[in-house]
Amino acid sequence: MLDRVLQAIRARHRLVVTSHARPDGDAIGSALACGQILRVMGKDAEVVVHDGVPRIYQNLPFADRVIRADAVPPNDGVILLECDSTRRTLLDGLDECFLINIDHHVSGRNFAHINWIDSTVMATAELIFHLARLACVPVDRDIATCLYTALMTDTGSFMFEGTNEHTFTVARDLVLAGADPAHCARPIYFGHSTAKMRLLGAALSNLHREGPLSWIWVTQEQMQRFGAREEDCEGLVNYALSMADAQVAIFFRELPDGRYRVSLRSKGEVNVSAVAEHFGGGGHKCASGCSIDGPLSVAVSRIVERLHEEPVGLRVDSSTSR
Ligand SMILES: [Mn+2]
Repeated sequence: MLDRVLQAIRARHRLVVTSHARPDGDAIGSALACGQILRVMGKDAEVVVHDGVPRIYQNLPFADRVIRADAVPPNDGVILLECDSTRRTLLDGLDECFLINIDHHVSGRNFAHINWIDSTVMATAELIFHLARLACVPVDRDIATCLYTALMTDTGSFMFEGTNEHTFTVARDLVLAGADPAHCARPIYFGHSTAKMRLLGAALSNLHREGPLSWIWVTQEQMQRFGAREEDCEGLVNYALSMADAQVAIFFRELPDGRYRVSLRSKGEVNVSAVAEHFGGGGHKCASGCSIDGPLSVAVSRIVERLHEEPVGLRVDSSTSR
Protein backbone atom coordinates (compact mmCIF):
# COMPACT_ATOMS: atom_id res chain seq x y z
CA MET A 1 0.00 0.00 0.00
CA LEU A 2 2.90 2.33 0.75
CA ASP A 3 4.06 1.71 -2.85
CA ARG A 4 0.70 2.85 -4.19
CA VAL A 5 0.82 5.97 -2.01
CA LEU A 6 4.27 6.82 -3.32
CA GLN A 7 3.24 6.13 -6.92
CA ALA A 8 0.24 8.44 -6.56
CA ILE A 9 2.42 11.18 -5.07
CA ARG A 10 5.03 10.85 -7.84
CA ALA A 11 2.32 11.13 -10.50
CA ARG A 12 1.06 14.44 -9.11
CA HIS A 13 2.55 17.88 -8.69
CA ARG A 14 0.30 20.10 -6.61
CA LEU A 15 -0.50 18.38 -3.32
CA VAL A 16 -2.33 19.39 -0.17
CA VAL A 17 -1.75 17.74 3.22
CA THR A 18 -4.46 18.02 5.84
CA SER A 19 -5.70 16.45 9.05
CA HIS A 20 -8.66 16.63 11.39
CA ALA A 21 -10.07 19.73 13.04
CA ARG A 22 -8.74 20.49 16.56
CA PRO A 23 -5.47 18.77 15.60
CA ASP A 24 -3.38 16.94 18.21
CA GLY A 25 0.39 16.46 18.20
CA ASP A 26 0.35 13.55 15.76
CA ALA A 27 -1.98 15.35 13.36
CA ILE A 28 0.16 18.50 13.32
CA GLY A 29 3.61 16.90 13.55
CA SER A 30 2.86 14.33 10.84
CA ALA A 31 1.27 16.92 8.55
CA LEU A 32 4.22 19.33 8.89
CA ALA A 33 6.72 16.53 8.21
CA CYS A 34 4.69 15.16 5.30
CA GLY A 35 4.43 18.60 3.69
CA GLN A 36 8.19 19.08 3.90
CA ILE A 37 8.89 15.57 2.56
CA LEU A 38 6.71 16.38 -0.45
CA ARG A 39 8.57 19.67 -1.02
CA VAL A 40 11.91 17.86 -0.90
CA MET A 41 10.44 15.48 -3.52
CA GLY A 42 9.95 18.55 -5.70
CA LYS A 43 6.21 18.89 -5.15
CA ASP A 44 4.22 22.06 -4.74
CA ALA A 45 2.85 21.11 -1.31
CA GLU A 46 0.73 23.00 1.18
CA VAL A 47 -0.43 22.01 4.66
CA VAL A 48 -4.00 23.15 5.25
CA VAL A 49 -5.71 22.72 8.63
CA HIS A 50 -9.17 24.06 9.42
CA ASP A 51 -8.25 25.25 12.93
CA GLY A 52 -4.61 26.10 12.26
CA VAL A 53 -1.76 25.10 14.59
CA PRO A 54 -2.48 24.93 18.36
CA ARG A 55 -0.30 27.25 20.46
CA ILE A 56 1.90 24.51 21.96
CA TYR A 57 2.89 23.33 18.46
CA GLN A 58 3.52 26.74 16.92
CA ASN A 59 7.28 26.51 17.42
CA LEU A 60 7.57 23.32 15.36
CA PRO A 61 9.51 23.65 12.10
CA PHE A 62 7.27 24.68 9.15
CA ALA A 63 4.34 25.54 11.50
CA ASP A 64 4.34 29.15 10.24
CA ARG A 65 3.59 27.90 6.71
CA VAL A 66 0.35 26.14 7.67
CA ILE A 67 -2.70 27.58 5.95
CA ARG A 68 -5.84 27.98 8.02
CA ALA A 69 -8.87 27.61 5.76
CA ASP A 70 -12.46 26.42 5.40
CA ALA A 71 -11.97 24.91 1.95
CA VAL A 72 -9.24 22.95 0.21
CA PRO A 73 -7.17 25.01 -2.30
CA PRO A 74 -6.85 23.87 -5.95
CA ASN A 75 -4.72 20.70 -6.15
CA ASP A 76 -3.92 17.45 -7.98
CA GLY A 77 -4.39 15.40 -4.83
CA VAL A 78 -4.97 15.61 -1.08
CA ILE A 79 -3.29 13.54 1.62
CA LEU A 80 -5.51 13.16 4.70
CA LEU A 81 -3.79 12.11 7.91
CA GLU A 82 -5.61 10.64 10.92
CA CYS A 83 -9.09 10.99 9.42
CA ASP A 84 -11.83 8.36 9.07
CA SER A 85 -13.75 10.55 6.60
CA THR A 86 -13.40 13.84 4.71
CA ARG A 87 -15.84 15.33 7.24
CA ARG A 88 -13.23 15.22 10.05
CA THR A 89 -11.19 17.91 8.31
CA LEU A 90 -14.13 20.38 8.24
CA LEU A 91 -12.73 21.45 4.83
CA ASP A 92 -15.10 21.97 1.91
CA GLY A 93 -14.37 20.74 -1.60
CA LEU A 94 -12.59 17.48 -0.73
CA ASP A 95 -15.14 15.22 -2.40
CA GLU A 96 -14.05 16.45 -5.86
CA CYS A 97 -10.35 15.73 -5.13
CA PHE A 98 -8.11 12.69 -5.54
CA LEU A 99 -7.72 11.50 -1.94
CA ILE A 100 -4.95 9.59 -0.17
CA ASN A 101 -5.83 8.43 3.33
CA ILE A 102 -3.02 7.64 5.80
CA ASP A 103 -4.17 6.57 9.26
CA HIS A 104 -3.35 4.32 12.20
CA HIS A 105 -6.70 4.25 14.02
CA VAL A 106 -8.62 1.00 14.47
CA SER A 107 -11.67 3.03 13.44
CA GLY A 108 -9.96 3.95 10.13
CA ARG A 109 -12.10 3.60 7.01
CA ASN A 110 -11.38 3.10 3.30
CA PHE A 111 -13.07 6.33 2.21
CA ALA A 112 -10.32 7.58 -0.14
CA HIS A 113 -8.95 6.53 -3.54
CA ILE A 114 -5.89 5.11 -1.81
CA ASN A 115 -6.09 4.01 1.82
CA TRP A 116 -3.00 3.19 3.89
CA ILE A 117 -4.30 2.23 7.32
CA ASP A 118 -1.94 0.47 9.72
CA SER A 119 -3.33 0.16 13.25
CA THR A 120 -0.23 -1.67 14.49
CA VAL A 121 1.76 1.56 14.79
CA MET A 122 1.41 4.04 17.64
CA ALA A 123 1.32 7.17 15.51
CA THR A 124 0.78 8.33 11.94
CA ALA A 125 4.27 9.80 12.34
CA GLU A 126 5.69 6.26 12.00
CA LEU A 127 3.95 5.88 8.63
CA ILE A 128 5.25 9.25 7.43
CA PHE A 129 8.73 8.18 8.51
CA HIS A 130 8.39 5.03 6.34
CA LEU A 131 7.14 7.18 3.49
CA ALA A 132 10.23 9.42 3.70
CA ARG A 133 12.53 6.43 3.68
CA LEU A 134 10.87 4.76 0.71
CA ALA A 135 10.87 8.09 -1.14
CA CYS A 136 14.61 8.41 -0.35
CA VAL A 137 14.00 11.78 1.30
CA PRO A 138 16.66 12.37 3.97
CA VAL A 139 15.02 12.90 7.37
CA ASP A 140 16.78 16.04 8.59
CA ARG A 141 16.61 17.66 12.03
CA ASP A 142 13.45 19.63 11.19
CA ILE A 143 11.48 16.68 9.83
CA ALA A 144 12.71 14.50 12.72
CA THR A 145 11.61 17.14 15.24
CA CYS A 146 8.07 17.16 13.81
CA LEU A 147 7.85 13.37 13.72
CA TYR A 148 9.36 12.87 17.18
CA THR A 149 6.89 15.37 18.67
CA ALA A 150 4.04 13.48 16.99
CA LEU A 151 5.27 10.12 18.28
CA MET A 152 5.93 11.45 21.78
CA THR A 153 2.45 12.96 22.14
CA ASP A 154 0.54 10.01 20.61
CA THR A 155 2.30 7.54 22.93
CA GLY A 156 1.76 9.74 26.00
CA SER A 157 5.54 10.15 26.27
CA PHE A 158 6.05 6.45 25.48
CA MET A 159 3.73 5.32 28.28
CA PHE A 160 0.51 4.30 26.52
CA GLU A 161 -0.52 0.69 25.88
CA GLY A 162 0.97 -0.55 22.61
CA THR A 163 4.32 1.19 23.09
CA ASN A 164 6.94 -1.45 22.32
CA GLU A 165 10.50 -1.94 21.14
CA HIS A 166 9.51 -0.91 17.62
CA THR A 167 8.26 2.45 18.93
CA PHE A 168 11.61 3.06 20.58
CA THR A 169 13.45 2.04 17.42
CA VAL A 170 11.59 4.73 15.50
CA ALA A 171 12.19 7.23 18.33
CA ARG A 172 15.89 6.34 18.33
CA ASP A 173 16.13 6.83 14.57
CA LEU A 174 14.46 10.23 14.91
CA VAL A 175 16.85 11.29 17.69
CA LEU A 176 19.77 10.10 15.55
CA ALA A 177 18.35 12.27 12.76
CA GLY A 178 18.53 15.30 15.04
CA ALA A 179 15.35 15.43 17.15
CA ASP A 180 16.15 16.68 20.67
CA PRO A 181 13.82 14.92 23.18
CA ALA A 182 14.04 17.59 25.90
CA HIS A 183 13.56 20.39 23.40
CA CYS A 184 10.53 18.62 21.90
CA ALA A 185 9.00 17.96 25.34
CA ARG A 186 9.35 21.49 26.72
CA PRO A 187 6.51 23.30 24.90
CA ILE A 188 4.17 20.32 25.40
CA TYR A 189 4.71 19.55 29.10
CA PHE A 190 6.08 22.85 30.43
CA GLY A 191 4.27 25.26 28.16
CA HIS A 192 0.75 25.39 29.59
CA SER A 193 -1.24 28.60 29.64
CA THR A 194 -2.44 30.00 32.96
CA ALA A 195 -6.00 29.60 31.68
CA LYS A 196 -5.42 25.88 31.19
CA MET A 197 -4.21 25.41 34.77
CA ARG A 198 -7.23 27.33 36.13
CA LEU A 199 -9.50 25.17 33.98
CA LEU A 200 -7.78 22.05 35.28
CA GLY A 201 -8.47 23.23 38.84
CA ALA A 202 -12.15 23.68 38.04
CA ALA A 203 -12.33 20.31 36.29
CA LEU A 204 -10.67 18.46 39.18
CA SER A 205 -13.00 20.10 41.69
CA ASN A 206 -15.77 18.27 39.75
CA LEU A 207 -14.03 14.89 39.95
CA HIS A 208 -16.51 12.02 40.15
CA ARG A 209 -15.69 8.41 40.94
CA GLU A 210 -17.68 5.20 40.46
CA GLY A 211 -15.61 2.05 40.96
CA PRO A 212 -12.95 1.97 38.23
CA LEU A 213 -14.57 4.94 36.47
CA SER A 214 -13.55 8.53 36.88
CA TRP A 215 -14.93 11.62 35.15
CA ILE A 216 -14.55 15.38 35.09
CA TRP A 217 -16.11 18.20 33.05
CA VAL A 218 -15.80 21.86 32.16
CA THR A 219 -18.58 24.24 31.18
CA GLN A 220 -18.68 27.07 28.66
CA GLU A 221 -19.08 29.49 31.57
CA GLN A 222 -15.83 28.26 33.17
CA MET A 223 -13.96 28.44 29.87
CA GLN A 224 -15.12 32.03 29.35
CA ARG A 225 -14.34 33.01 32.96
CA PHE A 226 -10.75 31.76 32.68
CA GLY A 227 -10.25 32.96 29.10
CA ALA A 228 -9.56 29.35 28.09
CA ARG A 229 -9.53 28.16 24.50
CA GLU A 230 -10.65 24.81 23.16
CA GLU A 231 -7.03 23.68 22.94
CA ASP A 232 -6.58 24.36 26.68
CA CYS A 233 -8.77 21.29 27.27
CA GLU A 234 -6.32 18.95 25.55
CA GLY A 235 -4.88 16.42 27.98
CA LEU A 236 -7.11 17.30 30.94
CA VAL A 237 -8.67 13.82 30.73
CA ASN A 238 -5.32 12.26 31.64
CA TYR A 239 -5.47 13.76 35.13
CA ALA A 240 -8.69 11.81 35.73
CA LEU A 241 -6.89 8.60 34.74
CA SER A 242 -3.93 9.17 37.02
CA MET A 243 -5.43 7.58 40.14
CA ALA A 244 -4.31 4.06 41.07
CA ASP A 245 -7.76 2.48 40.96
CA ALA A 246 -9.06 4.31 37.88
CA GLN A 247 -9.34 2.12 34.76
CA VAL A 248 -11.29 4.50 32.54
CA ALA A 249 -11.43 8.30 32.57
CA ILE A 250 -13.96 10.52 30.81
CA PHE A 251 -13.73 14.25 30.13
CA PHE A 252 -16.85 16.20 29.17
CA ARG A 253 -16.46 19.62 27.56
CA GLU A 254 -19.59 21.68 27.07
CA LEU A 255 -19.84 23.05 23.52
CA PRO A 256 -21.35 26.45 22.64
CA ASP A 257 -24.48 24.69 21.31
CA GLY A 258 -25.07 22.80 24.58
CA ARG A 259 -23.77 19.48 23.28
CA TYR A 260 -20.75 17.81 24.92
CA ARG A 261 -17.42 16.79 23.50
CA VAL A 262 -16.39 13.54 25.23
CA SER A 263 -12.81 12.27 25.58
CA LEU A 264 -12.31 8.71 26.82
CA ARG A 265 -9.09 7.19 28.10
CA SER A 266 -8.35 3.66 29.29
CA LYS A 267 -5.35 2.12 30.99
CA GLY A 268 -5.72 -0.89 28.68
CA GLU A 269 -8.25 -3.30 30.21
CA VAL A 270 -11.23 -1.58 28.62
CA ASN A 271 -11.63 -0.77 24.91
CA VAL A 272 -12.99 2.78 24.87
CA SER A 273 -13.05 3.08 21.05
CA ALA A 274 -16.15 0.82 21.03
CA VAL A 275 -17.95 3.35 23.23
CA ALA A 276 -16.93 6.34 21.10
CA GLU A 277 -17.94 4.54 17.90
CA HIS A 278 -21.37 3.78 19.34
CA PHE A 279 -21.94 7.54 19.61
CA GLY A 280 -20.55 8.30 16.14
CA GLY A 281 -16.96 9.00 17.19
CA GLY A 282 -13.82 6.92 17.03
CA GLY A 283 -10.23 6.49 18.08
CA HIS A 284 -8.03 3.88 19.67
CA LYS A 285 -8.57 1.17 22.27
CA CYS A 286 -7.05 3.44 24.93
CA ALA A 287 -7.97 6.90 23.62
CA SER A 288 -11.15 7.85 21.83
CA GLY A 289 -13.69 10.63 21.52
CA CYS A 290 -17.20 11.50 20.42
CA SER A 291 -19.87 14.20 20.75
CA ILE A 292 -23.15 13.73 22.58
CA ASP A 293 -26.28 15.77 23.36
CA GLY A 294 -26.64 17.48 26.73
CA PRO A 295 -27.64 18.19 29.38
CA LEU A 296 -24.57 17.02 31.27
CA SER A 297 -26.40 14.57 33.56
CA VAL A 298 -27.89 12.79 30.53
CA ALA A 299 -24.59 12.78 28.65
CA VAL A 300 -22.80 11.30 31.68
CA SER A 301 -25.35 8.55 32.27
CA ARG A 302 -25.48 7.55 28.58
CA ILE A 303 -21.68 7.21 28.38
CA VAL A 304 -21.39 5.45 31.75
CA GLU A 305 -24.22 3.04 30.87
CA ARG A 306 -22.56 2.21 27.57
CA LEU A 307 -19.31 1.41 29.39
CA HIS A 308 -21.17 -1.22 31.41
CA GLU A 309 -22.71 -2.86 28.32
CA GLU A 310 -21.23 -5.46 26.00
CA PRO A 311 -18.80 -5.58 24.30
CA VAL A 312 -17.13 -3.13 26.67
CA GLY A 313 -18.40 -4.78 29.85
CA LEU A 314 -16.65 -2.61 32.39
CA ARG A 315 -17.01 -4.19 35.83
CA VAL A 316 -17.74 -1.64 38.51
CA ASP A 317 -17.10 -4.12 41.33
CA SER A 318 -13.51 -3.16 42.09
CA SER A 319 -12.67 -6.62 43.43
CA THR A 320 -13.04 -8.01 39.89
CA SER A 321 -11.20 -5.24 38.09
CA ARG A 322 -7.48 -5.57 38.03
MN1 LIG B 1 -2.34 9.53 15.85
